[in-house]
Amino acid sequence: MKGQEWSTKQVERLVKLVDKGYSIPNVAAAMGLSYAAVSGKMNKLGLHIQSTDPVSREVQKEQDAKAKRETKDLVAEVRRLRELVDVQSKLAAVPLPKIKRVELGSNLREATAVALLSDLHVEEKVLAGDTPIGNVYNLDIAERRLGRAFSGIEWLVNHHRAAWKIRNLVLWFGGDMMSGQIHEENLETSDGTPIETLLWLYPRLLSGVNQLLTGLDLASLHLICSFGNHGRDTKTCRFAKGAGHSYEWGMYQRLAQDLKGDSRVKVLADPSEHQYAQVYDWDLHFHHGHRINYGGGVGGIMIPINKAVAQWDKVRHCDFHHFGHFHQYFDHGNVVGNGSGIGYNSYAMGIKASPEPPQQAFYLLDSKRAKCCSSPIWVQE
Ligand SMILES: [Mn+2]
Repeated sequence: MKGQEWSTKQVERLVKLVDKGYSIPNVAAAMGLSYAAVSGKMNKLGLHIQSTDPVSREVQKEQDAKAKRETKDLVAEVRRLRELVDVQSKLAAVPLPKIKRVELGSNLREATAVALLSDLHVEEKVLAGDTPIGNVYNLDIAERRLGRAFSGIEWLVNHHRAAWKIRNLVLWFGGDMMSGQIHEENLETSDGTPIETLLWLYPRLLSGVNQLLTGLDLASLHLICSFGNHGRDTKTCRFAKGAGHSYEWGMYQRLAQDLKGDSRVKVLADPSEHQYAQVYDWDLHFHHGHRINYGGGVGGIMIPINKAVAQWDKVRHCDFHHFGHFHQYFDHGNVVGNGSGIGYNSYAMGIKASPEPPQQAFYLLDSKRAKCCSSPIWVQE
């Protein structure tokens, strides 16, 4: 039969014989064909010999029923989990309440502190010889720098409290807290798998937030979470479904769960790549920064950043924009760029970033005069 087509009649006969419970050798003999030709065709058509043995039939029936029950149970379980994910992610998708002026009649100066934390890349190792700067990074150093970032926020808020009444803190978790394994190179420079990294990172971020809550006696802490481009499980960055593929976003959902008992804390970690907040009369925009197209042009990053901001302002006009991603700290009035935790490495050198110490960004929003007291938080010892 090899090389020969089956006629419709032959196929019909085959189906009939199989239906009757003929074994393959019997079908082959009845049709004058080889065993291989018959079994090959049956495979192609998805035909199976029905056992005529009543015991085997009962066993088969039972197995089918069991498989059906299991499928039903699994579908129900998936539905339940989906609902749970929906509920949990909705918790962090509620727009943040506006931070309002409280000192209306008094002469007290009032401000909200804004602190940016991003591009920690905690599990990515940097060796002394990687750049001429000699920056070194590993999990131990990452832990100390993270601690200094939270303590730095605490220090700066307390420092400015000499002149301002500061009740509210806007804290941004801006993404790329981890490096993940998106490039082959990450496998060689990584100190752990994505899940191991999350297990390391999560309790430290949570305790940092709690440190600020207890240390600063705040009326409110708005925790705004944007996921970065690094903590994903897909080859390329997805536009619409990026959150669902981001380990970081998953971690943010859990943060929202664990912090929901504290009425001072509001977590915003919706699945968008862009988050928004309102403080006094101003609108704030947060985005990790990976959608800004910068190819290392001589004009520096401000040209592509300004272009991106002009477009995003058409969608929703904001007074202050916050980005990370470029590992460069700057304050250009309406745009604040965050530095990094990892510090100067071969990536920074590759995009021709100017060398700078590992640092994060901080500023105050004065309730009447807007942004002031902008400063880096030095996280290196
Ligand atoms: Mn990035």
